[in-house]
Amino acid sequence: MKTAFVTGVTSGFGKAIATRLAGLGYNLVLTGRRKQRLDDLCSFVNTHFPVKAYPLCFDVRDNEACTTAIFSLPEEFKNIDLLVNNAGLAAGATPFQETDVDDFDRMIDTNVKGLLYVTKLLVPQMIDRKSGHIINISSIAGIEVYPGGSVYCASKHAVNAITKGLRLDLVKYGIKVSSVSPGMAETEFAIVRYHGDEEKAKAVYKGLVPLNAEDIADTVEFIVTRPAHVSINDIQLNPAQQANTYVQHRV
Ligand code: NDP
Ligand code: 8X3
Repeated sequence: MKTAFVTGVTSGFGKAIATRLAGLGYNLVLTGRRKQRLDDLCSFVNTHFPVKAYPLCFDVRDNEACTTAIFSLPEEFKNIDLLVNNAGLAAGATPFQETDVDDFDRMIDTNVKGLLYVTKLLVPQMIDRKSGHIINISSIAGIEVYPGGSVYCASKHAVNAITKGLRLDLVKYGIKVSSVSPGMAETEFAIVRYHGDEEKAKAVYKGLVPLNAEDIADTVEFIVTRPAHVSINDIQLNPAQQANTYVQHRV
């Protein structure tokens, strides 16, 4: 049985991806900071699927916490076949000059450094076993830049560079490296971006049907169910009413 390690499963894409992977027969290591939600999802998976889920509660921005958590894994969860680097956020959507440095830090520390810390800790056992798969949840923001998105977009451009670099460095060990680059999707993402302002968050999706977390789980399922000789580099998906980061057809 394979084991998947998914970051940021307490909401949105991560929760849907984790549940989908349970349905595909993966044992799971599930991570996030909100312990109650993490424990609830693990209980749900352990009750409804013939797989085992193990909770690891830590902040990906804290390398020491990542290290302690990953080293504490029970023997049966130590060999990770699939790492899904999903934890991430946008903080603010104001022009660069009006954005707090704290928001810059949250985005870079979570989306870039957190992904690096977790990956660095889990890659050695993949190299030893000469197999593994890493899927980084990137964004259309990793491809295009939009006003008010400079630092979030920079963080996802960095994720894409890391994805390509990992693919170059790990190909000789039989490790696949993929990314998923969604456009607008309704999760808690916009609520977090607007610092808890639910009205502003709702307005983001006004007049269009956004992607949802199951669409991203579908994409991850497609990537992990390809034959052994096929590696998907990236899948970019948008709502049908979104042409790019700043052109949407709202009705
Ligand atoms: P959500 O806000 O719904 O979920 C984000 C998840 O990330 C939560 O489980 C949260 O858990 C976790 N997380 C955030 N910060 C940390 C941290 N410091 N340490 C550990 N876990 C953390 O958003 P989405 O599901 O939409 O976002 C998932 C990913 O998809 C992100 O990388 C985002 O950038 C990307 N994305 C989102 C799109 C969208 O429009 N929604 C489109 C394209 C990409 P907790 O708070 O419990 O720690
Ligand atoms: C989230 C999608 O368009 O808000 O990554 O940047 S977008």
